[in-house]
Amino acid sequence: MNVCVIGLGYIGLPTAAVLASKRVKVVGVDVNQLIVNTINKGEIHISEPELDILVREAVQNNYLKAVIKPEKADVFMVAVPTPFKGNYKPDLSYIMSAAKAIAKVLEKGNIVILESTSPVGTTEKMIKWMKEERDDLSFPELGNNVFRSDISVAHCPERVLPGDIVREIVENDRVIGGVTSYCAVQAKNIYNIFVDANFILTDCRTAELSKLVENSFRDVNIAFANELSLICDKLDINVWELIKLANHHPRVNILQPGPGVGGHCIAVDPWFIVDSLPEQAKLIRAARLVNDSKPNFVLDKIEKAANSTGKEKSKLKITCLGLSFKPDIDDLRESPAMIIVDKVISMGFSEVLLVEPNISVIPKRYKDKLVDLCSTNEALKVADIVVLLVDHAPFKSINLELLSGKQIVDTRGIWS
Ligand code: SAJ
Repeated sequence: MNVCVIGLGYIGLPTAAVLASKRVKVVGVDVNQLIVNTINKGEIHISEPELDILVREAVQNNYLKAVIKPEKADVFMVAVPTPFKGNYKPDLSYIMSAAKAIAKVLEKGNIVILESTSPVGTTEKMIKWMKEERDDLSFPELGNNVFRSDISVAHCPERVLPGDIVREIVENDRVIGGVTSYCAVQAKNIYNIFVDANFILTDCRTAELSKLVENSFRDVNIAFANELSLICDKLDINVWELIKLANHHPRVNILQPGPGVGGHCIAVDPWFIVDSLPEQAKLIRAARLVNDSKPNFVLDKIEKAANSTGKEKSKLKITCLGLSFKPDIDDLRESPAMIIVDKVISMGFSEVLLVEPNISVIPKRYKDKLVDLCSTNEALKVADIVVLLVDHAPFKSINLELLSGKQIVDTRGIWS
C-alpha cells in the first residue's frame, strides 16, 4: 500500500513517519521546498519529542520521501492548516488546494481522509472540489449507504497533544467519520495499521463537530478558571489555593488559570462553531473572549508592579520567563506570552530580558528591539520585575531567594 500525506506539519509529519515505521510506503507532500529538503535529509523542521528518530529511520529505510506535489497512491491523508481570517471566518483555502491537487492523481478505489480540524460541512466541500476536477470518477454521497462510489472519503480528526504526539497518535481513540458507512470502514482499515486504540465510527459531519466540541470544551473550562482568577483578584483571594480546595469535591475538576489560551487549536477551533451558529454558541463565544482578554489583565498587573516600585519605568529592568504557548515545548504560535512580551517592550522599561529555555535563537520580531534572550539566573539577577508567563519545568525549581526584593507577577501560580 502507498499512502500520500498532504501537509508535513505537526500532524502530517508524525502521521507519515508512524505509518512509515509500519513499513508502509509514504510520500509526504509539502508546498514548502525547504521543508521537503529537510525531511529528505532525514531531519525535521519542528520540535516534537522522538519525531526526529522516527523520521530519520523512515527516510533511511526508504519508507518516507517528501515531494512538492501529490503523487498517485492508494490513500491520501490531508493534514493542512485550517486557520481563520481576520474576522474569525474559517480559511479553507489550504484544504481546497489540497483537494484539487489530489484530484489530479486520483484513481478508482482510492481513499481520501481529511484529518485537518474543520468546520462542519468541510468534508462535503472537499468532495465538491475534487468532483470539479474529476467528473470521470464517482464520489460518495452523505447518507447514501447503498451507492458504492469509485472514491471513499472520510473525516478522521487528529486529537494529539503537542509535546506528546508520537505516543498519542498511536494510543488515542480515533473518531472515524465516513461520508458513508463503507467509507468509514475503509478509513478504519488504514488507522488499524498504526493505531492501538478504539475506533468509533460515525458520519463525517458528526466527526467534524466532535473535534470542534472537544477543543471548545477545554476552552470553556479554561475560561472558567481564568474568570475565577479575575474574581479572586478583586476579592484578594489566592485563586490557585481556591481551585485546589474546590477540586477536593468528588465532582469538581477546575482547570488552571494562566495568561491566556494559546496554540493553533483551542484558541481557533471554537470560532468555527461560533461562525456557523452565532445565535446558539453564546457560551463558547463568551469563553473565547474571556481567554483572549487575559493578556490585558496581566499587562495591568505589570503596570501596577512597576508603579509600586516608586521608580520611573525607564529606570527599571523587567524579566519575562517563558515565550511558548504552554510548558516545556518550543512552539511559539499564538502564544499569549508573546502577546504580553510585545506590549511589555513598548512600555518604556530600561531593559526587557527574555528567558525561553526551549529555544536558542531570539524570535525574529524581537531582533531589532532592545531585548535579550538570556539564562534564567542572569535575567533574575538584574531584574526589578519578574513576570512568569509559562510554567516550564526549570522555572519551578528556581531558588526563591533569587526573587527576593523583586516585584513578581506570577501568571501560572507556581510560586504562590
Ligand atoms: N491552558 C490553561 N490552563 C489549563 C490548561 C491549558 O491556561 O488548565 C492553556 C495552555 O497554557 C495553552 C492552551 O491552554 O496556552 C492550550 O493548551 P492545551 O494543552 O490545552 O491544548 P493544545 O492546544 O496543546 O492541544 C489541544 C488538545 N485538545 C484537548 O485537550 C481537548 C489536543 O488533544 C488536540 O489534538 C489539539 O488541541 C489540536 O490539535 O486540536
